[in-house]
Amino acid sequence: MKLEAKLTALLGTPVAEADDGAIYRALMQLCAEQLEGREEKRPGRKLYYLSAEFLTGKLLSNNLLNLGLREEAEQLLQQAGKSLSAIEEAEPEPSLGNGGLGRLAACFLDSIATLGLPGDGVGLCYHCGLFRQEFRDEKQCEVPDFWRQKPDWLHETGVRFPVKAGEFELEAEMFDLDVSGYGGGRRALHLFDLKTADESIIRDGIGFDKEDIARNLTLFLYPDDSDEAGRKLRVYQQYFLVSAAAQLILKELKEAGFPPASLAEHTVIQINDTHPSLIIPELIDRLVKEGVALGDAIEIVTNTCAYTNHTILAEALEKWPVDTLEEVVPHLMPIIRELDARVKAAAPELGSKVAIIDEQNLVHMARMDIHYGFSVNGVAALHTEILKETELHDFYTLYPEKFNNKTNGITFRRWLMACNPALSSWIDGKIGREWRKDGRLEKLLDFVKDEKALDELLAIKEGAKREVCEGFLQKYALDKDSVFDIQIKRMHQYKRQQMNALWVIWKYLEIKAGRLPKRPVTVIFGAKAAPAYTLAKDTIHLILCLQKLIDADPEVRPYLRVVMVENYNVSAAEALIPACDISEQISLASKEASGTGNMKMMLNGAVTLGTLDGANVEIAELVGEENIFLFGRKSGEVIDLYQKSGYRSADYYDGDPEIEKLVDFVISKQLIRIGDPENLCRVYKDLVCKDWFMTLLDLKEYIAAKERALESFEDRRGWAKKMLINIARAGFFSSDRTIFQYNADIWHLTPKGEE
Ligand code: 26Q
Repeated sequence: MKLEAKLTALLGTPVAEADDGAIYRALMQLCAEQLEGREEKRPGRKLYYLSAEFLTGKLLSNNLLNLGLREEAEQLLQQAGKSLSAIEEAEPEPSLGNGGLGRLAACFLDSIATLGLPGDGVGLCYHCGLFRQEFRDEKQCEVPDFWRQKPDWLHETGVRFPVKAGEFELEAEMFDLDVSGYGGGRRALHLFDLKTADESIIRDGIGFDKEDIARNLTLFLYPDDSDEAGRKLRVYQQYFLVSAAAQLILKELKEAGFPPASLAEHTVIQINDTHPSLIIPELIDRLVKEGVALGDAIEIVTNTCAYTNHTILAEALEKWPVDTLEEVVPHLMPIIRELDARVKAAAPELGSKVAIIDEQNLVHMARMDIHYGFSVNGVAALHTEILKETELHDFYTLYPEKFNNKTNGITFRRWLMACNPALSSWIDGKIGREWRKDGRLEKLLDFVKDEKALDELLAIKEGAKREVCEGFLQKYALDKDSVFDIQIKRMHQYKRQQMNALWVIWKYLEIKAGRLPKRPVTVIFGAKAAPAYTLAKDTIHLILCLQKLIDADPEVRPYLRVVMVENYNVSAAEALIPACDISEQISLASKEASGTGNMKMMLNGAVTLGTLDGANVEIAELVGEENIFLFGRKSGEVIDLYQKSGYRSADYYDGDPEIEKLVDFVISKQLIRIGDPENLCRVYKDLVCKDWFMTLLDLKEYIAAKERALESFEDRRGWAKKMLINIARAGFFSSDRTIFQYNADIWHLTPKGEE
């Protein structure tokens, strides 16, 4: 049946007469029915991708695209006087992740389904996920985000598992989200919810009784992006996920007719950072209870589990006090002690440096993963090198064969085809449609000297900027002809949004002094800060104050705008990324494991302004130094500075009047009049007295590099050439490539159709 007939039947009226909400529900049902037809059987060996976060984004558009219905649906809706983007407004965004790590997991599932690999995601079904961000008085407030409104995409499976944690006898209930593959295939994301979770205990924003585990466990995603946490609730959440996952894995193994002792042959578990690491002792415990000898169980689990590291920030490496684990998972502590004893006996010369339980009685989750897993991977070439040479060097000496790199990737379905249809069809016109399947874009390089093609590319970018100005960013009344300079990512000192803010101050003072830019610049930020991360919240305050100051200044406003987008999430990213001219990737070298926003913006024809950090290094290699704006200290120098304690920000502040002037502006009369002196003073003091992430070290070079980028933007055809080369070289960053490599080196699954 044609789409129109089906839709009309589901709606009970012609499409033109239905409202957006009804059309949304009908399209949702249609996708669900089509997906049901794509039954996936379990072959011999299966992957479980375990993650505390899956940041899927909205599902309708993506499912339509992957089912091959999107173009037809759009046409049909248009004829009926409707628009898909308006209909999508009715869909709440599942907010089941903090940032990069969660979004990566979602891209991976898309690629696993598309490549036809037998693998499912396993995570938690948080009621409110990550908080929704609101700005009040130029400050971030956190409010709960009730995203699970009916009808939703979750299927009740009827699968339930008992989970005993501490004194609590809990019940995990499994909900499934369909993951559609592009052009065929379906996999599942299994999300566990606590049967007795109770939203009525939420009060005062995102507050609730932290002790009331039987009611609070799955209410919120821990709103924390790698800074100090150490909360018992987090351990309860992790164990709840892990216990349910272990039961699911062993149940499916049994149903497939395999004995528990054959786990490693038929199963591979990818542990997404250390959040699900308790799966190791939990599986050992369950195998032993099934009659497997302890030594054998340890070996089997070691051959089943693989660990991905996403950070080298010391404060983000999870270490839980033995006392906490004794309380939450008392039955696992004898096993963890045994694992630790075996390590200490096998590597006495390394002593406490590789111990699972350290002298302060902290259990190091990453260390457990490395000793008792068969693979350890970093997420970009530089990151993996730093793990091997510095951060995890002792482990690399012990197990060189376990270490491998898997440079991150992004799904081109969501991050090009769905979010930028104009660019996608332009690419079709130039090199055909095969890229949509194989991700190969290099053939675009044939057009680097084609002036007509370059002009078309510029026109597409202009179109995307116009669209975002008239749509998503409408209330700001932005100049669509200005340069769009975009920094969108979690707010963190190491990502150095504060450095970009200092550039804004520099430009503001330049304009005040009569040195006007050739073309106006619009600086767009999007970022949530962890609620307990004071300096990150202070930086949001600084940026919002600058936004207000400039908006109210008729001398500056025509040349410079600052926009801090409220509640930055996947949907906001989809709106902003196609419109980006300059992609800000300015973390302190060695600190950003990979970054994936850098890849998304490159793929959409933005040029990177960045440090040689994370995957920026690989971007630079691919596009060549003429097609990226690099600045700042290299990772080796930075690591050296840390080792020698060789950086004092005060030296830069005192030694350079221009730096002093910019930093002083943070607590200037103009800004204090708008903002809160307490917050602004903290930013100021941190920059002068601490500046752990060396903002002032790179500031002057950053300002110079940004000027070079803006200057070069004026050579429009030259810029278009840079855009084209960036797009053409982005093929490497397809998550299909990443997943292909995970499978070739770690998982060894047989793709569908090749059994
Ligand atoms: C840890 C302890 C207690 C509570 C929370 C956490 C926690 C939560 C989230 C620690 C880390 C995260 C998230 C980390 C993350 O998103 N890392 C990013 O992963 C991306 C995908 O690999 C990389 O591209 C980014 O460079 C990296 O920062």
